[in-house]
Amino acid sequence: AKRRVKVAVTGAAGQIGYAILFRIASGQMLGPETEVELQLLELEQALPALKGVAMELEDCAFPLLKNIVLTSDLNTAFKDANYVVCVGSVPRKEGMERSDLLKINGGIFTAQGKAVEKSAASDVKVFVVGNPCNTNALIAMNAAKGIPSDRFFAMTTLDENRAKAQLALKAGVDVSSVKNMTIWGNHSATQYPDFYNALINGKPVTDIITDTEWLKGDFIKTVQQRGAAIIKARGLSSAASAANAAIDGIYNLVHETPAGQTYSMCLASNGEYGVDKGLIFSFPCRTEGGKIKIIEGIKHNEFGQEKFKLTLDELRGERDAVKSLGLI
Ligand code: NAX
Repeated sequence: AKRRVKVAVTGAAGQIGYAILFRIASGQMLGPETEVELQLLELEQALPALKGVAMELEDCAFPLLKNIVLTSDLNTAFKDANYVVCVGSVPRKEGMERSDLLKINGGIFTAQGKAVEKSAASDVKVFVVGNPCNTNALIAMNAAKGIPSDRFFAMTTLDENRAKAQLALKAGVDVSSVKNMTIWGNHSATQYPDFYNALINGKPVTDIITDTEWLKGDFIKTVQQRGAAIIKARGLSSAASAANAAIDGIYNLVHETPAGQTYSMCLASNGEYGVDKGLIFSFPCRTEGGKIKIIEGIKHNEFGQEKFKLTLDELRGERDAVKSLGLI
């Protein structure tokens, strides 16, 4: 018999929601042996639009989709959920103070963390997409102390995919030959896309792309600023590629990682690489025997250490800010 799981998605009527739900329902996230029930959360005012999305989901006649719940109530949305995909949030808008941003999202993610603890399945995994995703995940994790902290994740998969694509384009190789492209730190403009430890066809990137100035300069900048470049070109923020990344990211978490490979994921540090315990930081990870592990022992040269420190300091600052607001 097929396994059946409940997947809750917040902000389900938004742009990313419109791109991700169909792929979850088609089986691309959890595989062809897993039936899914979707439990979709939206703000009250977006429920009519969400109804339209649900009608389209029905019209796909997905064999794996077994039920759809539409609600603006957190505990209904998270009831017995095995996966909670947090897409809805209030990202920073022009003119918004940082403390306001943290306060607004603090409210959202505290409530969501509490509802996860109260209502979700005992094996729940929480995957945060909504920005600022690392700190939103940190707030939810701290609001749900009854749930092991290793169930909380934030997404740097889109950054990893963007970095792989840029390296493949530069090297003139197929994108699938780029592996172990770790994003370290925060999903923000301080992230460190670690080309030094990435591989192209099994060889160090720096053996294949000898233009180190490009790697240290334009490559990193392009990956860090890609979100802004998409907004400029499209007039809207990345949505299909973000949804694709969330599918890839959760796929990575729940499927065995091929030998020798790693994927990027933000999760609570246990002190690895000198990152403060409990900080939600993007690390190279593997899933082995169903367990998600941070891969240790990767070395950074002076350039890498400098980049690493920048993004770590930023995340420490975000943590201290939410702490001083009493959110964690
Ligand atoms: P949209 O504004 O299109 O959709 C967000 C939806 O969330 C809206 O329908 C809104 O009604 C709903 N919502 C807001 N607050 C809610 C709450 N408290 N409970 C339930 N629903 C709520 O945004 P979209 O383009 O879908 O982006 C969603 C989030 O993803 C944003 O925070 C964005 O910054 C973030 N992103 C994260 C990325 C990543 O790599 N981690 C990349 C893409 C994206 O920018």
